[in-house]
Amino acid sequence: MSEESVSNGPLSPELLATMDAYWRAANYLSVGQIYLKDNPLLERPLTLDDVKPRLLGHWGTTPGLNFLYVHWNRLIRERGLDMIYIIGPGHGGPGIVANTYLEGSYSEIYPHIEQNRDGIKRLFRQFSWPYGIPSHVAPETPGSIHEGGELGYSLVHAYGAAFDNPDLIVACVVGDGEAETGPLATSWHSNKFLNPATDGAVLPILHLNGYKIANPTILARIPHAELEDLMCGYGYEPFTLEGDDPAVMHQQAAAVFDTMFDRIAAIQKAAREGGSTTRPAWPMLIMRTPKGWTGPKFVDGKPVEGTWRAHQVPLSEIFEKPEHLRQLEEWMQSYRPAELFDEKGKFRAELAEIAPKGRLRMGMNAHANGGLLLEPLKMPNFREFAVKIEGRGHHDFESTRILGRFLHGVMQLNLTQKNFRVFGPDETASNRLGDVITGTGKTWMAETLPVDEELSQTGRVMEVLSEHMCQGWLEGYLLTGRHGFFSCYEAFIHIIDSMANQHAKWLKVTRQIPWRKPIASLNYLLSSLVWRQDHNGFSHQDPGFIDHLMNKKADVVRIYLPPDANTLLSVADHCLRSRNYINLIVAGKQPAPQWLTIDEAIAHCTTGLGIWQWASDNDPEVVMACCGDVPTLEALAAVCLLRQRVPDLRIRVVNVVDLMALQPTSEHPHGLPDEDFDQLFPIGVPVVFAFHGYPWLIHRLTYRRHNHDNIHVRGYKEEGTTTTPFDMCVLNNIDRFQLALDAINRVPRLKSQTAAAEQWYSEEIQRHKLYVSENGDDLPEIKNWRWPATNARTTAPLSS
Ligand SMILES: Cc1ncc(C[n+]2csc(CCOP(=O)(O)OP(=O)(O)O)c2C)c(N)n1
Ligand SMILES: [Mg+2]
Repeated sequence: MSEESVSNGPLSPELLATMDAYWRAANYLSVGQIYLKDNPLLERPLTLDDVKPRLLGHWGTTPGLNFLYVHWNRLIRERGLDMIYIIGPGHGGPGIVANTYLEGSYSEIYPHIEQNRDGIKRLFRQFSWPYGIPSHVAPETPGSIHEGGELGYSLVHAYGAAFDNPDLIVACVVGDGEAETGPLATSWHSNKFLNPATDGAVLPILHLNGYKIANPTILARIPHAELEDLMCGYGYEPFTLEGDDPAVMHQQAAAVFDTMFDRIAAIQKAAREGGSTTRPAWPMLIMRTPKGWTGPKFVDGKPVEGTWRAHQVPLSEIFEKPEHLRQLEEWMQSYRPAELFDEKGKFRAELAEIAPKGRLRMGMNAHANGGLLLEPLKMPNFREFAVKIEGRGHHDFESTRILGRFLHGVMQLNLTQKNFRVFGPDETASNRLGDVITGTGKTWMAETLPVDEELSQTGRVMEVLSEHMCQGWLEGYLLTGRHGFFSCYEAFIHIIDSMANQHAKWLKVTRQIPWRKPIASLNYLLSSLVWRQDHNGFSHQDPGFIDHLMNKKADVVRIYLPPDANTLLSVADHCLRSRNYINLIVAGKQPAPQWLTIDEAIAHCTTGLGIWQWASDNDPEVVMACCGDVPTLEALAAVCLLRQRVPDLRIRVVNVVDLMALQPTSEHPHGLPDEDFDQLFPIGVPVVFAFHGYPWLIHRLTYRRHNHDNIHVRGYKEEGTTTTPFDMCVLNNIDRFQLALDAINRVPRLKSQTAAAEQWYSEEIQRHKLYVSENGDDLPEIKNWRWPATNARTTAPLSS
């Protein structure tokens, strides 16, 4: 370190030396995790016996992360900041593990990883070791809410964490490769939704180490001015930190961070005390440092530091090439471990001293263990929003509009505690949830025009045309201990399939980590469903997200298809109170018949599926099962047709709300016991099952059931276009005529009637086709069909 660089900046020479030593310690521990299983302090010459048999992990990004961590520590201490980290290149896991170890959080959470030689040895050994810890900034890592395994979501998570957390700073490292992903590229725009008066701050750091796994990054190979322009264009004030001389870099980093934090403080002060309502240009940092900084410069004659070759394990042939072992030892010794750890292997007190203390340590920040801070939502009584049923199916309501009123009630009750937000990709109103916006507005920090409606800097409904952002914000919000609701068009929720995967994985793992407290569930409402796409057609028809989620762990996923508004209310209330799940609710927004009173709805949702006695005969010869609002309508209409054609046929109607109840108890906690399933679907009795989604899913769920051979499913089979609602059903053979015909064909005693029934079916479908072609609408008797009171099988009065 040159004299000049040491004294040229805000750090005293002593502090600079200590911070540099701290950084060296973090780098040392990072390399140790990747390579060593013994000899943790290099107290004797390194031998092959000390080296792990499988060298796994990522070095390249790690020294940069370690550098940032030590600087953030200084800022936290000097300014008393409440700060969490989010690491986009989460493959730099060893660095964050090392830092949480050095600050003491790691040993407090995992006492066997002691602050001594044995502890370091265990720390090294467990990394990427079978049944040890993962290589990424995983749920196991103290202070993490973001694993960074699948790249692209760091910045959006950071913003989600910052909303409604006015005192929180979220330091977010974005990999320059990660920045090439679609979700990350759009996430910069989150600054148009962050209110400096009521939200916290996000500090984005673009980690411009120049490379990905095997290629340069785009942002590193455009002129610096163009990169700055890009960041300005996104609405940030970019700062740059560039170099590779540690001493110079420490001083410059300290100076630039001081300026940036002053900026953040000034922005917040202007908004909070000065009443400023202009959208600020928040600071962001472009950090241009070598990939694999401080690591081997050349390996086998090829440059490594500052290239993509540093991405994973720079010296990978330790067992084949003796010079690699020597180089590894030199590399590790270059950090001077004897200066960093005392004779017992404890991190030296004078170095440990500069870390923040207690809850201010990033590994111990409660925001990153959101369940610790979780306040239950104050819930209105959902019965008060119920639809009055005056006759089965006699009145049409838009079920999601009823839900919107309920969500408005939830929003209003939680305005003071500010822990509930609703997210949607420009579809909240379209999905008929508009009432939730009333009184609170939609978050918007960008320009407004007189024509705008309900945009507000303090809005609590968040709309942006990016499913990635909605999902990412919500995840960040939930992971820091709040609640939320995401509504989306059914077909386009697939855009975030992969993010849902990652969240499900996170939830699965956290269930096994005792110190991670349960967080609120991630609630989806899918509306604008496959069966009712009047405006849009085939591109908007895809119910496959259900199948996608079905693959996840049973203890994480719940899927509900409420057939009407009251069941939707009951399901939504349940989901908003639940913890640690992904809840998927599929419910239509179009006017549709309402079947169950609120008391019946609650009872029905509690069991998850059941016989609709009012439509059913005793001792059934056929079960008409249905799941989803349109299939329920068609199944009931089919029952009426059957009662006209075969008046003595004994029919049972079973409706399924909770899809998981179809599985055996061994597969899912909601699974119905076999005895109960056999009661509903008696062995030997044919079942005609009308399902909202792809039909094969029902087979998958029920294939172990005794009566599986008799279950015949109709569902969406990828036929669609812009056509009438009923024609959509006809195209996919889930229409009432088809279901009725299926029943006749499946009941053995009706064998003699099947030919006539086939004939009847083709005539009806013919008539339908001709009518829709000519009139552009469904036949009046189809469109205006109502469940006839004369069809009721029970005369008991409606319960409420
Ligand atoms: C969405 C996604 N695509 C691909 C990968 C595989 N992958 C892991 S690391 C990496 C390169 C990351 O580069 P960068 O973001 O620049 O990180 P750093 O240079 O800091 O390691 C890639 C492509 C991934 N993890 N996630
Ligand atoms: Mg990179």
